[in-house]
Amino acid sequence: MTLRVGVIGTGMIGRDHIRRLTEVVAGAEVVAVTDANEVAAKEAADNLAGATVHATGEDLIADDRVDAVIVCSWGPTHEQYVVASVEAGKPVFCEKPLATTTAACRRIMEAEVTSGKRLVQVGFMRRYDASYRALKQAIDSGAVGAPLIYYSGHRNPSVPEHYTKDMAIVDTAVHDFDVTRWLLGEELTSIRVLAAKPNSHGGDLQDPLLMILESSSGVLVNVETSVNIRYGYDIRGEVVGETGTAALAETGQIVLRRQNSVGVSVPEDWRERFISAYDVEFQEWINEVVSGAGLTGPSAWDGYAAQSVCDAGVQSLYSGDRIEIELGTKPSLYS
Ligand code: NAD
Ligand code: ISE
Repeated sequence: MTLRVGVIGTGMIGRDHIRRLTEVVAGAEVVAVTDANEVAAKEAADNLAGATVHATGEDLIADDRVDAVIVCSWGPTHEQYVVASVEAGKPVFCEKPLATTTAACRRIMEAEVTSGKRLVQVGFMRRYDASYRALKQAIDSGAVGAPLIYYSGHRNPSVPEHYTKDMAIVDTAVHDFDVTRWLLGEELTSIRVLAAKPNSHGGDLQDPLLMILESSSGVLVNVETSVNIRYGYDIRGEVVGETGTAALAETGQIVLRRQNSVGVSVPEDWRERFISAYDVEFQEWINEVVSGAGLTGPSAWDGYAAQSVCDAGVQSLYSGDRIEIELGTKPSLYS
């Protein structure tokens, strides 16, 4: 069976996912699109034979030809589309963040729990990256002993003009929060955010930031965001265990020696760094939806937990305080 999907939001990542669904992964067809910017939606549909352009996300979700929904619009619009998809009984893949407030994430979980089955997956693609998977395997196998410290470096060469101070936490570090929870298999329980000496390329942004978090068993986590670092898109990760350390490998395909130097290339942006991860993420999602085996990817709970860390992080950024993170009881649907 071919999964017929509708895509809400045909901006940068929406178009990239449409390309992937159309040209790279197997088992899906994009049959409908919509965007608040009608021109963008029509342009995306131009390359898709027979795709319908809907006026609104709600119309797309109600379309009988759409079996499953992919949400790639701006964060504050995610809740309405995810809830509408769940209420229509349709699987929905939502780009990160699940929603921009913990209250909205809770409403999504309530809708999903009421539906009685998992329908929501969040676009935390790092869980599908080969090097992160190898790092998790090393941790889970006990190869470095029990984890004690985890370092997570998230470096962007630059960010768009609309990028605001809070976004280093809610838009960028949200990936580090999710992948740390997944790697350690534990929740994060507190956060303190410190602003370093500002990068002169960062305008009014407080950049870089250093965040110190604790996990439920006491692992110390250090997240660095540097979003104007110019040299490339560089994602670092290293666990320090009781008997060894394990780190993400360099991503370059070759080691180049020339002109008295040796090195590997650094990706330009997230599309290049995680290109295979996004492909695997969608292939696994399509396979799970089509087979009816049940979703195993990042859940609404994961989206909620990551957003809770973000909320606490923003509070810490403004107050300078260490903020405790309280998640409350996890619904059994997510156990
Ligand atoms: P973008 O601005 O390029 O595209 C967003 C699109 O959504 C725009 O075309 C906009 O017109 C449309 N839109 C806004 N409100 C809408 C609404 N109510 N209904 C329908 N369409 C609407 O942004 P982007 O970079 O593509 O980001 C989109 C989402 O993807 C964000 O949530 C972002 O955080 C996420 N994202 C994830 C990754 C990742 O690595 N997983 C990378 C980039 C972006
Ligand atoms: C962007 O929205 C992403 O999700 C990227 O993965 C991240 O690296 C970048 O900082 C965000 O702005």
